[in-house]
Amino acid sequence: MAAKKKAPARKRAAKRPATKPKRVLKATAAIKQAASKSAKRAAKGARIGKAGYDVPRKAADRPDKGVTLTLHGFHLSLPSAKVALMLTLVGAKWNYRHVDLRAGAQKLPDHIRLNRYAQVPVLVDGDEVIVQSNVILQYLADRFGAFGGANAHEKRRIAEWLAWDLDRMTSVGQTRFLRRNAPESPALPFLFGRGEQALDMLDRHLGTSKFLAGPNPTIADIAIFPWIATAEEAQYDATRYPNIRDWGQRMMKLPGIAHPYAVLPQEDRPAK
Ligand SMILES: N[C@@H](CCC(=O)N[C@@H](CS)C(=O)NCC(=O)O)C(=O)O
Repeated sequence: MAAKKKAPARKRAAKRPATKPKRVLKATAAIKQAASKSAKRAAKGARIGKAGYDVPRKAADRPDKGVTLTLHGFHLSLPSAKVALMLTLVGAKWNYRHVDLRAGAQKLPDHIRLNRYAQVPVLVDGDEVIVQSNVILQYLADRFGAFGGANAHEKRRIAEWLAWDLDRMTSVGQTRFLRRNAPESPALPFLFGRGEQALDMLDRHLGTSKFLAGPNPTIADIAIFPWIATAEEAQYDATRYPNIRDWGQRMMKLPGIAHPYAVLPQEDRPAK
């Protein structure tokens, strides 16, 4: 990895999952290193700095009146993590509102006014309210002029991958959800199989392309990264996906990248 000097600290801090799956995506081993101590600290409300390091809590408590971006999300929600990662990767300042899904906060009238689908994430940018994580990624790519593709061809490829992400890649996320919350669910084998097909295709593609839409990372990669980073919880076979593993290592070189569980706290947080 490019960030070699960070490796020892991450290595020391890397933790085993409570229940270790028999076989895991190897890509997640590298990705998990980024969770380290910052996952715990983020859970307590600490900010994740640009390079993935914690920054002092005091700084996080200082609200910036000029900040127009506010993300409404939940710390275990991978669609929320996509948006948080993008905001961090572009170096944006953003406020955070914790929507406690476990308490049903997504169904409260104030939230429904922002998101008719009663889901997270929601991004508020001044008077603009944007929902659906991949639409938010496209909005942010335009707003910050980053990760949006170098030309019309790449932009079309990005749109294609974002559509496929919601169509098939979410099966990996749904499998993870059921393994965590309903391991006896009769839907699990079906979703696991769909996830496997999706990963097979993704692995083939990444054998021919450095990133999803071309030679450079885009929002297509950012959209898919959280599913891959947590795929070990869904128990996919690591040995089948060497190209995904290599891509995961390339993603881990992006300044500011972090494990999806390390990017959101469990409480409101003002912009630094
Ligand atoms: N397609 C949506 C999916 C969002 C989604 O599924 N959000 C979940 C959390 S991961 C949620 O808000 N669930 C609350 C509920 O269903 O009540 C997106 O990408 O933003």
